[in-house]
Amino acid sequence: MEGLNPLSEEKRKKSIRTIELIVILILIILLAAIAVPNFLEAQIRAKKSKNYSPMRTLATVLESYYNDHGAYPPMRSLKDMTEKPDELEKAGGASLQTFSPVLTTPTAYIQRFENDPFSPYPLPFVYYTDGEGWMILSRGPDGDYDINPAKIYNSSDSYQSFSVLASPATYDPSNGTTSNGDIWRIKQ
Ligand SMILES: [Ca+2]
Repeated sequence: MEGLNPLSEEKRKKSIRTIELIVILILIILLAAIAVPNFLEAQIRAKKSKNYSPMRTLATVLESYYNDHGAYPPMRSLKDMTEKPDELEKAGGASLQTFSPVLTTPTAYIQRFENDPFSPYPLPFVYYTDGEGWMILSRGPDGDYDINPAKIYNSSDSYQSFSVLASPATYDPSNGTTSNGDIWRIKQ
């Protein structure tokens, strides 16, 4: 019986190794395709839950201030709070407002303002008051502002929360990582 040609044996081994490598690569790609979106969604869920607690705290703080002063605290421009006004402008936040320092001094209704976890650079939540009510707003996972409270918020319209909720400007968790829209809380 003729022995195996060492060259063709070498070739056979090489092609088996190549096939093994391709199979491993395909497995890695498949695993990444499953793991990466799950990881991104988990990140968004974590950031979103980070919104709830500070927004709840701020709601309580606003009502405490109202009880003491008979008015909600004044606003200040979000632009005053950032060294990146160009990026704020690009994100659609140039005309938005946030909390004024009257909430920290002279009476400390709150020690410090939590930053919006969806802002790529440190910036507090948006705050808007029309005098009778208020809205607190986070950019949401897309990192820009889709809601301008000064344009849509009206505390005397009790149905507005439903119309805002139904609009694409509100973050929809069922859309996961691709969801546009903002996360907000209004005076109940
Ligand atoms: Ca948004």
